[in-house]
Amino acid sequence: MQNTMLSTADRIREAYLETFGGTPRLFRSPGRINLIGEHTDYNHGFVLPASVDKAVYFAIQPRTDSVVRLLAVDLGESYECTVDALEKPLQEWPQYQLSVLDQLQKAGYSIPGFQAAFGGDVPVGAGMSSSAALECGLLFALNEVFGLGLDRLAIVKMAQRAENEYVGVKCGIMDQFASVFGKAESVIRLDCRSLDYEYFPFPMEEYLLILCDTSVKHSLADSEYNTRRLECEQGVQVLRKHDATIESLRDSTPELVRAHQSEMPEAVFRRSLFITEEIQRVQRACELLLEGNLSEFGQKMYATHDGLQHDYEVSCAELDFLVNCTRTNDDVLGARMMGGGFGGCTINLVKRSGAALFEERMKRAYLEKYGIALPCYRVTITDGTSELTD
Ligand code: GAF
Repeated sequence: MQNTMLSTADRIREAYLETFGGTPRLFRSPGRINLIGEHTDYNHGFVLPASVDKAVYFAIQPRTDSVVRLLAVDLGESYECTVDALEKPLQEWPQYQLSVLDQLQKAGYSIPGFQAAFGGDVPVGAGMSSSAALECGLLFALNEVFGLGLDRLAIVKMAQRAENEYVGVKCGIMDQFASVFGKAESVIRLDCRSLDYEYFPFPMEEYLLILCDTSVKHSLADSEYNTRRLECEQGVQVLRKHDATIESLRDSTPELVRAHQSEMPEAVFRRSLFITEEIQRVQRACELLLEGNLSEFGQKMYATHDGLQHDYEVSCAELDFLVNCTRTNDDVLGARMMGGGFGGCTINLVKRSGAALFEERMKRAYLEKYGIALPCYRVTITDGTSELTD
């Protein structure tokens, strides 16, 4: 176990002991990166995420009554309710925890109260899925503490439904899957239709994955996400008129989308084109990984960014600026915006030998342009959600 994991976990355990005392169990649920395959999950396509060394930690113990006491260590805030009174709270963070309890209730699981302290180092709003880490971490912990008998896939699906139904964000399944099924030093190729998955070793001896955090989140993010989903569905409607077997953009190709361009509004055409191209790109990227051809893999990352910027239109000026800054740097193999878009991080595949200079240049350029100190995170790929035992 790495020292940073230990120290963050210890911090959460200490905070728990100060507030509640006793002997809590400890759980870790990581944030995720995504190498390639953006916005493809809700189109039943492929994604290539991994869980990383930034995580949410839970210290938790059951209670004998029905009271739920939650302590958000990093915010210095607490929340209390009972397991059967799950009205949506005004504060944002307890919504993620209550969403999980709501799902358990809907699925017919009856649990007593519990008390938990949580916190960690997944940057919030950076597109690293701190919310999925929260939901999956709590559900995983409750499953262990109360012996509910859920397997990992059931946890993933319930956590996604929790976010869809209670929090109200119509996300796909990538984030929850990556958090729970992550494997050290590997990326996961997930088929978001069948949920079949395969691990591909990701070579980190010579390269680093560095996230550059724009530190912005434009307010469009949630509404545009839902609009993109609708536009993709509109594309499917058009294609289905010609082939009734098409259920999602996963079942189409860029050629087919082009053939029916004149029947679609311009935006719907470009969204559908991007998704069908991106699904193919993930498959090719996996072949490139197996061939050890990281430089072409990096070119695919750039192609993804260009599609997200011009066709899917979910990027923003800050993300484009950061990606453009890398285009003339020989130490960078690939760069692109990551996650839903409209802010958050870029993901950069950088030669280890050039990493320090890369970060220095990026920070200087971003400060000059936007007056913002650019956080850069060197991430390593770690295992998914688990219990921490000494
Ligand atoms: C967000 C969503 F939560 C994911 O499901 C996925 O759609 C992603 O945006 C875009 O690839 O993280």
